[in-house]
Amino acid sequence: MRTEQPKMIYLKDYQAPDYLIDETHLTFELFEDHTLVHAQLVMRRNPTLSADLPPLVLDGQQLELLSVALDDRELSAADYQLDDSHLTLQPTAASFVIDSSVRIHPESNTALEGLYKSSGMFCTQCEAEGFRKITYYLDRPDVMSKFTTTLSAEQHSYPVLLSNGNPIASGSEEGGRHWATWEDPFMKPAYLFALVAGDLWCVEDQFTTMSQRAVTLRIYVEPENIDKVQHAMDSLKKSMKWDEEVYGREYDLDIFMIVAVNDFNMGAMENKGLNIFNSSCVLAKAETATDAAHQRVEAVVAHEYFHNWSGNRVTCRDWFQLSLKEGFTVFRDSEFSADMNSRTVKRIEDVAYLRTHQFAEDAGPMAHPVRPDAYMEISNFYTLTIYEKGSEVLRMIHTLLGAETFRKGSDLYFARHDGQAVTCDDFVQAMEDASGVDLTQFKRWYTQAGTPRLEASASYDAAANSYRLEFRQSCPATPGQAEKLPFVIPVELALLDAQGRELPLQLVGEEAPVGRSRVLQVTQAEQAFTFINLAEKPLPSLLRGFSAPVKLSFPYDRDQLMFLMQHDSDGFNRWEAGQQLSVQVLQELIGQYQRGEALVLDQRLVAALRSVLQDEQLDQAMVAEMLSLPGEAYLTEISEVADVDAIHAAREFARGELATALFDLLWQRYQANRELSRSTAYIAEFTHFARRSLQNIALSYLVLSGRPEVLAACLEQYEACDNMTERLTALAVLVNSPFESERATTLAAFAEHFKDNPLVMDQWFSVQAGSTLPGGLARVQALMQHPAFTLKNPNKVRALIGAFAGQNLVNFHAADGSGYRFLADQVISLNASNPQIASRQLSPLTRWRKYDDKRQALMKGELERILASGELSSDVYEVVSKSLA
Ligand code: B3K
Ligand code: ZN
Repeated sequence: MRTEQPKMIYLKDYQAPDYLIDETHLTFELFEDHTLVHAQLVMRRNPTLSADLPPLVLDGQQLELLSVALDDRELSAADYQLDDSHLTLQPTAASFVIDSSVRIHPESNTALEGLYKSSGMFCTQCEAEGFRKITYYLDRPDVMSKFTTTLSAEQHSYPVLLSNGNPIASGSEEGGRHWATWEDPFMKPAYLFALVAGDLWCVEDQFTTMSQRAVTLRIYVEPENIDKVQHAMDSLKKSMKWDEEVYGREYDLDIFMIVAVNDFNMGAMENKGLNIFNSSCVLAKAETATDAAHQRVEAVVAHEYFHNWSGNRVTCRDWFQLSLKEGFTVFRDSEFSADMNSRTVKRIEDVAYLRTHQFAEDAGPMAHPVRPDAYMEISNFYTLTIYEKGSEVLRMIHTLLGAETFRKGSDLYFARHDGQAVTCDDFVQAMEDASGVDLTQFKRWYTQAGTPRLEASASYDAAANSYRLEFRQSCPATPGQAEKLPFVIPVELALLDAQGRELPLQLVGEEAPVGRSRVLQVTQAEQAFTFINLAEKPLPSLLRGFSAPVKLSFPYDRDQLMFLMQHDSDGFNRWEAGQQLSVQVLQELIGQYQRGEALVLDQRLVAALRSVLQDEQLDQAMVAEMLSLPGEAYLTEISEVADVDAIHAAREFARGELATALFDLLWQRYQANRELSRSTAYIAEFTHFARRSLQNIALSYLVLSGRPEVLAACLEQYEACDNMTERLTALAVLVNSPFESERATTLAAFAEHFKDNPLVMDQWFSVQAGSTLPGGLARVQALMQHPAFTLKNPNKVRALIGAFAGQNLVNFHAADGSGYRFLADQVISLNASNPQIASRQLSPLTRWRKYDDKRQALMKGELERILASGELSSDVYEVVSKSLA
């Protein structure tokens, strides 16, 4: 909790550390009502700085200092200064040793940062600045040290004692306690430190690296979850292999461990050799985890594993460089997932997510560049911009350089900076050095916030057989950045003839065509490209694969979009054409609703989706993606002023009309796939995911018909399936359906069956929180009283409160402001127990500028109430104050 207004921290103020810590020797004595931490730090003056000896300022928060010694000399209170967040003392020589002992209270740590307890086990989360809640230290990523850790605990309750690196010694003590010592041979910053003590079981496996070293792999979970680990283990081995093949990166320690914990603020953490995971990102088996959960486990396991190089071996100099490791690692994990599953479908999912959520962030009060230049609370900067937009920036470099040169650049980066803490500039420099390409202008993607707009238009000159494409780019102002300079925007494109074939692409001045799909670089505010030798007017397929994170507009008419949906050879753009068509049709319906007119659906959308459903050649996952209308949150994002009720009504109307018009085809596809699900056992593999995704979206349309045979099918699927994907879909469909009594019975049966599985109960909460039927808030409030709910567990908060505010837009934005008041109440209460979670839950309120005047006033009123509610954490204070600025 802050005692004074938190200060802004600026990148321009960065200074190298005055002192370095060569060795860190930690001892933890873990008890039920406190923990003692002894730290011995072998330190020296930073040799790159002058020879004087400035005061040593160690970070430390919520620590009870028991003793501190400098080179074996016990210091008295007169020898040091102590405040809320620092211990300051005066070294007397260039090399010295600090010994400190502190008492901390993991048993009452509800913020889940530093050392804390989750379901009876001890665990840690140190990134970004949690280590300072464990001991006095230079808690910054550019101070790297060799760690040795000894932990002791009561043996019966904590049989497993883990830390980073390799186990080197262990033994028992009197009084039923035992201890273990771990040594990590790699220098690392404190944010990668980890410790675990608990009653855990593990699944063990082995991986042989490319240089034939055997690595032991262990995944630790609570005993009752030991049957849900295999998928994560398979994912880990695939990740290790993929990183060797695609990036040439080999694992470095002899052991790699993952531990699953129930209470975790994020998805997982890449601590060296000892990854700690939210159990939701480890545990997966058919009966209890959906296909989406299986894919998330695979992606997160890969992400954390990939950090071993992009993050740990080469780390960040300071937290402004966070995207150096996060953007790069997200790019790596998304390519991995694309290789393991379907590349096009993965791209569609990522782009839909980016455009709905990151674009909204980029247009709101928290907008910041991929490399921010100021922050108050670094925990607030683990954002969609740092992660997802950061990944898009890397993807653009990959597109501009080509895969082979990109690989040369990454090899150079890893070789040049192994063991160092570096900046985004260092990364780009390695890419430039390996490629000879000047990326100076490209680097504006790191420094300018906001989503660029790219307007394209075209004209065909029949006499000259030439086709001129004109681009105009601009970027809206964001907080602190009124004016933007032009970006480098890679636009991958093709020109299609009347049969949908790609035409040869020859620009004016070129001797011969250069391929049929190519990347243009738009680098100026206005820029034109003229293609020649085109005997007919082509239709452009622009920004293929979403080659840049921009808002592209081109004046396609609906017939042209239908044509692209059927003929574009770029799978992503086929989907994109369908989305653009749907957006046009839905916006028309929104207008009709707002004018009080009868809603009339453009039949071209029906025709387009009919041909998608009839296309037996098309990957079923693609069919499912193309049947999914743009979400309400995306329609909100692209509205000038979002009319929540009109958006909901228009979208539901369109779904209803489609369900009626396409009933037979949907029913056929549903039954064929359900039959396959009935006759084959569950496999967590892409063709099965694809089949079930089509089956499930078909069911969600079919139920809108209200027909009894659909209800029967839904109940059959619920009862007879062998996996959570089908069961949860059937439940979700019932929950949003008019079949009231079946809904109640099924919800009750589900809860009874799965009451002991917290992750499944999270799904049960989410499904209900997302129900857009009237009375949403009352249902959520009632669910908060359910015995399985607790505000202490971040997954529960996300499942119920997060899903309500983020996905149930009509209920959350109820005109009387009740949804806003509810969310503000939860934020105020979470602010005291878990500031990071409180601050994240706030984000729907920060978007107040998107809504009508009445809602704006209500939302602002709640933000003001939070601000006035008492002592705010720096996390919540930063978001609220910036939102109101
Ligand atoms: N690096 C962690 C983030 C932890 C942040 C906590 N405030 C997870 C990840 O991106 O892999
Ligand atoms: Zn990460």
